[in-house]
Amino acid sequence: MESPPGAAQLNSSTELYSCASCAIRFRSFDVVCVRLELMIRSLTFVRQTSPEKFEQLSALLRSLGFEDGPGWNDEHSKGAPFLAPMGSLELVNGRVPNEPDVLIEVRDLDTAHQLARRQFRDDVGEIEDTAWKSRIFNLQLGANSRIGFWAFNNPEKSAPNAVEGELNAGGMRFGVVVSRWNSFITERLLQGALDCLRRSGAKSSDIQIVRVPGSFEIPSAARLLAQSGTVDAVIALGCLIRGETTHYEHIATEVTRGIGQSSQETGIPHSYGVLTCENLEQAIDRAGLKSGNKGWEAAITAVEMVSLKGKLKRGASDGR
Ligand code: RBF
Repeated sequence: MESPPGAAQLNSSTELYSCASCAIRFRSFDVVCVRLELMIRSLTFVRQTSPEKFEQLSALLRSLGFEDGPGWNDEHSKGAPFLAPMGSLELVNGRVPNEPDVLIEVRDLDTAHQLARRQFRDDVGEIEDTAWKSRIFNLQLGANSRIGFWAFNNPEKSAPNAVEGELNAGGMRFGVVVSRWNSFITERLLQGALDCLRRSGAKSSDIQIVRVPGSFEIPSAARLLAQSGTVDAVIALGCLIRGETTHYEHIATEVTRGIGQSSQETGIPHSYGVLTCENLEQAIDRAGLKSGNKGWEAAITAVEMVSLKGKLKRGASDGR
């Protein structure tokens, strides 16, 4: 029998068990390393400010496009989380550049610098070149704390010779229809789709999630959502497993046809994230393991198609 993903294997020369998926080595087989693809949910940096800077910096971050997260205000402190479309934790091996430990990448550094100067005056440094082909300015928050705003130096890009959708979901509204049948799989597809939308810049408040009993019900819910005028795209997520039944073929055909038809008749882009699998193993692979996460892929397709639709519409009205 094949070992499941992540199963530990004994290495006879070292007498250590190696995890198949992350290469961590254990002394005992009792330690089971399960690589849960969707374990990490977010990354947070906490910075203390004076009351005055708290308000000023909040205003600056909002004006630069950060989304407000759920904050708090009690007798001890108040907190204001600001959500970025993307975040990363960067490890450095070797010389650490003298950069602040919070780095905010912006699209237009000069405008960000002007805004920051207007609010913070002398606490904002000059824009400087970095050693990594970008420019940066620093905002001093307190004696030991500063935030760096930076942007890559603009590479000269040749104009694209095809109309393509962008992958920036800022300002777009999405409906996600997800079936509860095989929820062990479909919830992973949903997490993948939400992760993609958030990373692409969609606001959580612009995402509607609709749950339906099974994949057969997806097309009718998708059509209702598309007709509601509250979404720019519909993302359909479900999981059909062939098993022993001929129902599979009928449902799969009907779901695929129904989603396509709803897309064409409403003019709202629909993306197809319904897995049609031979068995559970194949479904697990497509919901986050070997073959990526098809929910994530359906979501990025929806973002691209909304953008493409906008471009084609503008192109048509421009006479281009
Ligand atoms: N729904 C799914 O989303 N995935 C399935 O694999 C699935 N298999 C089904 C197998 C049978 C025999 C039946 C009767 C239904 C199945 N459904 C499945 C549920 C279907 O999509 C729908 O929710 C129900 O038939 C109620 O209309």
